[in-house]
Amino acid sequence: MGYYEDNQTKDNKYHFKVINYRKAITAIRALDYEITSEEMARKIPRVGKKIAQKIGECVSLGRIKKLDHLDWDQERLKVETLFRSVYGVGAEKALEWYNKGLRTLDDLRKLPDLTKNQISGLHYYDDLQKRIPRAEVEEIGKVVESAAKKLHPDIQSQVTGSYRRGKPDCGDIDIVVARPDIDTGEELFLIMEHILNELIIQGFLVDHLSLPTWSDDMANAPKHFKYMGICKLPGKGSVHRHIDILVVPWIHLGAALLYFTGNDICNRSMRLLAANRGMRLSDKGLFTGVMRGPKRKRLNEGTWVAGRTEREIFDYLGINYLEPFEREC
Ligand code: DCT
Ligand code: MG
Repeated sequence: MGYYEDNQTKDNKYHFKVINYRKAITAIRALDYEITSEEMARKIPRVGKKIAQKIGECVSLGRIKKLDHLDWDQERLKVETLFRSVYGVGAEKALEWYNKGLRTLDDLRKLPDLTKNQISGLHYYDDLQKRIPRAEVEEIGKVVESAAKKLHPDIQSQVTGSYRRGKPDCGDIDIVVARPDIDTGEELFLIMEHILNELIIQGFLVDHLSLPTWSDDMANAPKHFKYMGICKLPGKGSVHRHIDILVVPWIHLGAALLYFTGNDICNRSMRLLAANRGMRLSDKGLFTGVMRGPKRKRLNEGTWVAGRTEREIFDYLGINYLEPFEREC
């Protein structure tokens, strides 16, 4: 998959191959037995013929024959993957640095023109690489929830992302916050400001990667606010974690929960399904009457029809509700 992923950044032709590999990897990870032949691999749902063939080669030869003939620079891939694992570094930057002869994180640390986020990404690199156990995600979720509830006890704060899908550990913490019947930008920004001030005073938020911005035209419209930062639970040995906090309008809560629960492939499938039915799905809701031109380019916004709850969206799409733990596509 690495080869296709690597090349996908240059043009988009391997897009579906990457998705197929990811689906196969998820299916194989869920097995509780070892695959010892191509035949066995072919029986696994989501593992196609070609991937099964490559698994067969791995098992019998210890390598994949196709890779012998590909112009694939393993060293470059390794270095680019390392650079891209730093928060704030994308594929283009990683390639640019590789071409300049940089090879290690210490090489990057010496660069004079790093962005603020890249500096933070490098500073907290070791901590951010560590997976977060569920119990700690829960604890962090409670810290944010109690900060939010200090403003209004009816504010709801839910941990989404891989945690809500039931994963034993997570890469980061994704929290969605909303308050019953509160939809306007002005009120939602106040909630966000309150939560951030509270958490900064507590020393829980230690660095900011992206702060929500405000402009006056947001005051009366439903508006989503996103914060991204680094947090740390009290205590000496605690690890710095990446946290995203979203404050969303009550009418969009279902759509926001659906989007931020993921996983990303499941989101993509649902968006595609909506598009095939003349609709559009986003983190704000489901929209009907969407017109598309050549290459599926959207010509209008459409009309918002569902998004208060997740169920409402599944119902409107005409598909069975999936529990969060079933959204591992
Ligand atoms: N998401 C998406 N498309 C992306 C990235 C994210 O639809 N390209 C959605 C789905 C999951 C959610 O946002 C949160 O994203 P992550 O935190 O990156 O993913 P996760 O599933 O929570 O996994 P991790 O444990 O790595 O945080
Ligand atoms: Mg996450």
